[in-house]
Amino acid sequence: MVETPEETGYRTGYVAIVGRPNVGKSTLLNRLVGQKLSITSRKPQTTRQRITGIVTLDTAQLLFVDTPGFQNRHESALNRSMNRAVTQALADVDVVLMVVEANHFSDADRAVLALLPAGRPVLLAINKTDKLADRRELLPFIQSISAHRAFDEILPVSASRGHAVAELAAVIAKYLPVQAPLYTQDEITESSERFLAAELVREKLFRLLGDELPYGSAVLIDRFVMEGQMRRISASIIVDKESHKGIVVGAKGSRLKEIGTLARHDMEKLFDGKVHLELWVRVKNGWGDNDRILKQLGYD
Ligand SMILES: Nc1nc2c(ncn2[C@@H]2O[C@H](COP(=O)(O)OP(=O)(O)OP(=O)(O)O)[C@@H](O)[C@H]2O)c(=O)[nH]1
Ligand SMILES: [Mg+2]
Repeated sequence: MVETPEETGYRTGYVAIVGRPNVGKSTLLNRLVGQKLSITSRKPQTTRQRITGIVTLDTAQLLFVDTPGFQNRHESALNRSMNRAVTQALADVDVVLMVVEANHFSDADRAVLALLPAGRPVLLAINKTDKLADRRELLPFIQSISAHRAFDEILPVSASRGHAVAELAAVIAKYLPVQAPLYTQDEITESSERFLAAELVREKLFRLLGDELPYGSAVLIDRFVMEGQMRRISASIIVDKESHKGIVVGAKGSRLKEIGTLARHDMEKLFDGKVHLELWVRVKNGWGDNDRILKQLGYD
């Protein structure tokens, strides 16, 4: 006879990963899942929409929701949509995991604290502990943060090194409701391949292009078809200004080629199959404030 979750104590639930921009939320999600699902970069506001990552343990299934870094600057329709992704994730989940950076606590972190729901477990991950010269610095930092809120758990981790990340998952699991798993062992995300493909192209824009351009760009998948085992993908990089087009394309198309090669390699790894990727650059002035284009790009 098959045992019910009540008998086995199996736990399943959604966990929102929230925090100010750049604290390492997406790096943490990727480390938890063991796959590069969510794009990361040194620049703040890399993530723009929710991305799920599924972690299946022997005793629990954790459905992580990576969210954009919550921010108060740049009042564009896109920025509002990004913040909405955070508040909606917070409304929907069983557990909240707030991420801060070790020894950095600012007004931007305080703004996130103000969003945290009452009546639900809220755990704190202190990330980037690898950057600390001395781990003893953690104690006063933990004490000062605890004064702001009584977190259910506080765990220092290093997402990029993987320190204490498995332990973090085990601790979070204790706070999830008793419930059967929603996904099979081999499923790692609820996000579509189409969305993930667009994100991987966008990551290269964040990593390869200057300070301004990534924020004025987006990626639209025009075509995504399977041809046997191969994925044939055609995508447009949307830029805000005519002058940006040439920068993305580069001398004799060299930059665009590099973006395409790097994104294709990441896609082949993630989808575990061959990818044919074709990239175009299109100018759409003011797309970040154009509701119709934002909708087309998948922003709610
Ligand atoms: N030293 C160190 N760097 C880290 C760690 N985790 C993340 N980073 C770096 O911090 C930067 C931001 O990481 P992301 O994962 O993109 O941060 P995020 O919180 O998702 O950022 P947004 O999506 O912009 O809100 C990247 O350069 C990461 O490599 C860590 O544990 N240690
Ligand atoms: Mg992110």
